[in-house]
Amino acid sequence: MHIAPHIARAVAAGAPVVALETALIAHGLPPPFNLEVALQAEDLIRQGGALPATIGVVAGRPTIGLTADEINLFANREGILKTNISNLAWTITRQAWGGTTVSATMKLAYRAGIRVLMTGGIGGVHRDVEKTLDISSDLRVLAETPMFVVCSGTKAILDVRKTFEYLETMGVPVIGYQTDQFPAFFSRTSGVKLDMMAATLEEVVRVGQTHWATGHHSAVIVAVPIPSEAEIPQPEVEAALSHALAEAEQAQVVGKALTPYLLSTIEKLTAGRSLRANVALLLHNAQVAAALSRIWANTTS
Ligand code: PSU
Ligand code: MN
Repeated sequence: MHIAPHIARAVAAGAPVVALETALIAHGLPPPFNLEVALQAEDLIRQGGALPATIGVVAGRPTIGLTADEINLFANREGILKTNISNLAWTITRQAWGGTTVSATMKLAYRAGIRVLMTGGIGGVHRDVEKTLDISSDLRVLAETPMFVVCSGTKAILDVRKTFEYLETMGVPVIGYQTDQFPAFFSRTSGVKLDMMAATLEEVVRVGQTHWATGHHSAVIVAVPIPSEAEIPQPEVEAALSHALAEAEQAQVVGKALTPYLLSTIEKLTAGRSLRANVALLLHNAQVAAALSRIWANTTS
């Protein structure tokens, strides 16, 4: 594993660092938006007083703190694997490039001493789970890795309620940041009520500290709704999604290929609004994660 020297120094000094994933760059967003948002998110984290550490597997080498040139390659190179914890070793052994999902990114980030990660939406339980048993390995890793994960809920294409129930079963606290609903990615509300709502990030940090101090080893999810001006109302998302799901079934798209397929179909059906919403929530989450990591650094130093 290669840790960029400035990241290693920051971690050793207890300075704020925010981890970012690369599956989103390589597989979740189309060019040129993927590169733009990846670099902008890093900038916003720096402006927020923290260091961004984008993480991926570069020609077989897990790398913590990619350079802008490397991020550019993740955004544009052909044949990048989608790397989760089950194929991380494979990606390394084959000296392949791997865009790391939340699961693999968390594992690598935590080993490097980073305790805050941001993304758009975590993986979770798929809607047709009864048929496919498709449950993201993100949930496994969230259950066993003590980090703050800043996100806008789960990917819109998943079953929000089942994902929430799974998280509760695995002992992963889900704290609504200024919301009492588990956000539904493109929409601020999902109908799934949260019983933990924090008005401030200081409060979120205190809950995390207490969670880990009481012997727990799971992540703490900081659920941040998309900014209102970028929101797509839930009925509209649902309509686009049921179309996309039907198309995917017809085209027999399953497994890891499903997310990219559904997202690009929804993008067409919403005339690009879903893409703008995705960018907006990512940039907002970057700001929240930077602020959170600073409070965390102050608390622990
Ligand atoms: N959310 C998105 N787009 C994505 C992802 C999440 O809006 O591409 C990625 C993240 O990297 C997440 C992964 O960790 O999808 C989960 O994939 P899977 O369901 O195959 O585990
Ligand atoms: Mn899956």
